[in-house]
Amino acid sequence: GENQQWQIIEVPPADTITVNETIVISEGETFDGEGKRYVANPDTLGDGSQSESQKSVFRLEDGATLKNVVLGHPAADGVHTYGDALVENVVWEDVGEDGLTIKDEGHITVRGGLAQNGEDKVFQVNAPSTFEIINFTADNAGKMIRQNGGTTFKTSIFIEGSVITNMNEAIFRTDSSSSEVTMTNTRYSDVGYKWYNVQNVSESNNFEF
Ligand code: ADA
Ligand code: CA
Ligand code: CA
Ligand code: CA
Repeated sequence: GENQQWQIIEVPPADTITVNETIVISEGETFDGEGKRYVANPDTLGDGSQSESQKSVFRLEDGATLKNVVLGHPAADGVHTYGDALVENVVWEDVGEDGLTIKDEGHITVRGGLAQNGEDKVFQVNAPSTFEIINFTADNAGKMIRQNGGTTFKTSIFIEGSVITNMNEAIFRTDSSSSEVTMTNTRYSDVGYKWYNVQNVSESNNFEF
């Protein structure tokens, strides 16, 4: 987007791995991508369009860690989490159907990394959760975070030390009156409504530019 102030360090094409079948990170295990680019096989996982039938590139079981991964195009349905998860230094070069989905209850932390170019959502929240987003950059999407439409469970969102630019609709949209967001030390620009139907918002030390 026009407010982009960073540059992606290119991953050499030789370090691109095509994923034919969802990579499952077992309970408590860590997957370290060592900075390589992972792309979905469009025939088996999905083409990264808005089709809802796509599979994830990575599936994180309870307590799993995913780190140092570049998700290239196509990214299919990105990352799915089932329970607690740590997603560290993961770059979505071109968000697919969505970037990461919380599929089951847990405490999910996304630390470092960036996501860009999502037609709709970067983060999709489909289960009760605590969701921390720390030192993250998000640019050019419909919304950064969406709690699944029509659901009334509670998700607690914490955004800290991040940069958020060019969201068509919002940073966070929910239909749940119990869900909440806390945002601190974050810079943002051109984020639509910012909060869309969020009843509980706490903000400090943020800067709109
Ligand atoms: C849409 C769809 C949901 C779910 C969600 C997702 O919101 O209506 O049923 O599929 O996307 O997880 O991508
Ligand atoms: Ca979807
Ligand atoms: Ca999805
Ligand atoms: Ca995209």
